[in-house]
Amino acid sequence: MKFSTIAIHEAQEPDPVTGAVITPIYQTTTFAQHAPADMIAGYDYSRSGNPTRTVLEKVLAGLESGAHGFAFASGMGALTTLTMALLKAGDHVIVGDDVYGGTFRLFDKVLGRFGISASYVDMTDPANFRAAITPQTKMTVLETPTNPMLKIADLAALIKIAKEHNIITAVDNTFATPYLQKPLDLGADIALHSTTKYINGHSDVVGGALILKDDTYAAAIRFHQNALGATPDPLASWLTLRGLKTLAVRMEQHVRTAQALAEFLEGHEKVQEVFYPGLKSHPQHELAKRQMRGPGGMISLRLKGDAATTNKFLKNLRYFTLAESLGGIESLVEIPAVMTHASLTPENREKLGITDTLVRLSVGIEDLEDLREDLDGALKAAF
Ligand code: P1T
Repeated sequence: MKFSTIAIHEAQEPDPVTGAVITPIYQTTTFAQHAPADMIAGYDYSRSGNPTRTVLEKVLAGLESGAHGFAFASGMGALTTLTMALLKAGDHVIVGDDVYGGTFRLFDKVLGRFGISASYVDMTDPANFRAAITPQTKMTVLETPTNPMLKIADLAALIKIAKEHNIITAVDNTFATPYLQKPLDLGADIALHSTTKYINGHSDVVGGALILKDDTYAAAIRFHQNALGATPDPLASWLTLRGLKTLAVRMEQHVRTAQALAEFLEGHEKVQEVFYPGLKSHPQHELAKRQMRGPGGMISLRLKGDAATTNKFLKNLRYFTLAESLGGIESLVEIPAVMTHASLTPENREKLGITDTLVRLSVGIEDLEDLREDLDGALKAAF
């Protein structure tokens, strides 16, 4: 099966008892057993496993070309479980320097207390990654495109170096989605997702996923998924399963609209800088073309003017809602410096270019003309 067929048909045969075409929401916490520890269909308790979640996990595995999929209650739940499952005190992790603020916070404020250290590295140059490796380095966690600067890392090059040093590579594929980029096919060990974003796609479920090929890592993750308990409930699993059926068509539209808006913004007199991998001006444009099927639906831009101008711009937008998160059918706008990346140190933000005038857009699938007029009108009103 190819991508869209997997999304719609993987593990989704009509129900043999009722003929129901769509997977039911198995809204139950527990399952009757024939005899103690003799289960009817392999399920005993919904934290450990639930039939709706099983279908979601199989589809996620299929879409990322993995052998094992694991669903979680959030992207952070997925990342926490990954680190708890495969790391121990004394291990060192190389983390991308430009990652979601919550990812940085987990390594900086939580895992350090358990003896897991982290270095933060600009992954756009594989030499930086190589230089950060120590004998204790066990894993790397990176995003490409990154949040929010949309930097691109050369996955094949990084994975090659990681393999030479027995380092586990975990690629946060949230921004790209498996439709646009396949880390496991490039040799990564783990694809990580906040399914809250494009995979569910409708801004109504918080969720996460880990997908991988390796059976030994999968066994450790399965054990910790249950032991730590950051699992999604049946309704969340079902909504995500429903949302992801349209992932391919949504991504096509997100990319088309984002490309047009990025080009429009780049030529706008009130915009200082636009960060979008689909623009020729993007420093890793050629790499993005090689590595991805399309540059995605996220755009960051730096406005001319100051924080006050930026606030005026935000107030004058009509269809771009000021809100955290991304990847839904509706367009969102946010200021990473004070919202999604507030947990970074001011020095880190400055180094990365996350200033008060940096604006991040999640381009939805509304009409292109309406979105373009909305941005243009708000830019004009701001100045
Ligand atoms: O929010 P949650 O489902 O727990 O996922 C965390 C996460 C992980 N990885 C990436 C790349 C992310 O962007 C996120 C969450 N990000 C936002 C909420 C945001 O607005 O950037």
